Amino acid sequence: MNTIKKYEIAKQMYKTIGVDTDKAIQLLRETPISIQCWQLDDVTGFENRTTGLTGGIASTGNYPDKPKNIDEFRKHAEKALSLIPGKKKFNLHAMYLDTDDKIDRNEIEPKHFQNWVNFAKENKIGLDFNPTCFSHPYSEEGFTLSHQDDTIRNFWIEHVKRTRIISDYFGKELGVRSVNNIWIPDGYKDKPIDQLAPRMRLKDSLDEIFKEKMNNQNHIDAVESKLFGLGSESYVTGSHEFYTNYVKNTNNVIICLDAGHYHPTEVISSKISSYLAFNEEILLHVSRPVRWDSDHVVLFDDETKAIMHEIVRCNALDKVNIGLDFFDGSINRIAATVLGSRNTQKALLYALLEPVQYFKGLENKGDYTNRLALVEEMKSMPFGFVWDYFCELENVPINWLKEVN
Ligand code: RNT
Ligand code: ZN
Repeated sequence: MNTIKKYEIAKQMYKTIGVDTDKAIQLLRETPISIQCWQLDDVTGFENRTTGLTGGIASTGNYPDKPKNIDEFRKHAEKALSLIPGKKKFNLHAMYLDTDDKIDRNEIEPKHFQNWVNFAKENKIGLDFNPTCFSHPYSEEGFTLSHQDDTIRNFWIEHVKRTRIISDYFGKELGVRSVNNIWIPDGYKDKPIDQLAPRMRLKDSLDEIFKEKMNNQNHIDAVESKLFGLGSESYVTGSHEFYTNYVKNTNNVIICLDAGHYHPTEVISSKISSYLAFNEEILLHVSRPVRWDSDHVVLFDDETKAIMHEIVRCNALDKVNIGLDFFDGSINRIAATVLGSRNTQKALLYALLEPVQYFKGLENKGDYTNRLALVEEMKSMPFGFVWDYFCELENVPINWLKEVN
C-alpha cells in the first residue's frame, strides 16, 4: 500500500478521536528545529589551535570520515539537512568561524561568518549561535566568565559581546531571529569554600555583556545552566538556580534547559511549565544523558516524547525554542545528526496527534481512569503512517539510511 493510502487510513482513525492530522502536520512543518553543527565533527571547529576539546564535555569514538576542512564540513551539513524534513535552523559555535586569518576569540567579527550566512541563504534556513568558552588556553584553569583574574574574565566578556553582534548579524541577514546561547564550563572539581564569589563575578560579567541593548527581532540571549561536568563535579558556577534567578531579573535573556544537565532522575519535561507560568520564553537542548551528561544521540524515547507533550499540552510552540545538543563520534556523524533531528520531530508529531482538549476534560472531571487508559491506547495508533506522509510532503526520503549508507 502506498504512503498516501496509509495516511488516509490513519487520518480516519485519528479523526474518530477528534484529532486533525492535517493540522498536526501543518504545525510540525512550521516549527523550527535547531540542529547543532558540532555533532558533525566531535565539537572541534576550524580554529588554528592545538587545544583539544575541554570544558568537561567529551565526544568519544573514532568513526572514520570526520570532515577534513570547512568545505567538506559544509557538504556533510548539507547532506544531513537534505534528509531532515520541516523547518530547520543550523546552530553554530564561535569556533566554527571561516577565515584564514589567525583570529583569537576576542577578535571575531561578522565577516568571519559571512560564508555561513551564504550557506544559510542557499539552504533556506536560519542560524543560531554560541560563544565558545572552552577548548582555549584561557579556559584551562576551569573558569571563564567567573574567573577571579580580571584579564581572563575580560577576555571572555569581550568574546561573548562579540558573539551577540554576530548573532544579531545572522538575524538581520536572514530575517530569522538568532538565539545566542551562553554556556560556560566554570566550576570546581572539589568542594569549594566560597560558592558565592564566583557567582557574584558571573553575575557581574553577564550584566556587562548584556549592557548593550539589542533589537530582539534579530537576536535573543540565552543562558544554559548545568549541575556538573568532568572536572567540575562538586560545583558549577552557572547552576540551574543561578540562571533561573538571573533570567527572572533580566529582560530579554532566556533560560536554556539541557536534558543532560540535572540529577539523573530529574527531567526537563517537568520544568517547562514552571517557566511558562511566568510567561518566560525557553531554549531547549534536547539531548540524551546516559548515566551522566553523555550527550548520546536523541532517541524517540519517553523523555523526548514527554518534552514535546509538554510543549504541545501547554500550547507553547511559540514560547519554546527547540534546539539539539548531542555529539557521538562512534557512529556515522551525518547519520547521528539526521537520526537525532528526525527523532525530535517524530516526538513532536507524536505529541501533536494527541486529543489534548479531550484529555484535559477528563482530568478536570477527575476521570483519571480514562485519562490513564486512553493515553496508553494512543501508543498503538498508526502514528508512523502520518510521519511517512509528512516526509513525502517534505520531499525527504522515508528510508534516509539508504542514502547515508
Ligand atoms: C555543555 C553544554 C553545551 C555544549 C555545546 C557544545 O554541557 O551542553 O551546550 O554541549 O555548547
Ligand atoms: Zn547543551
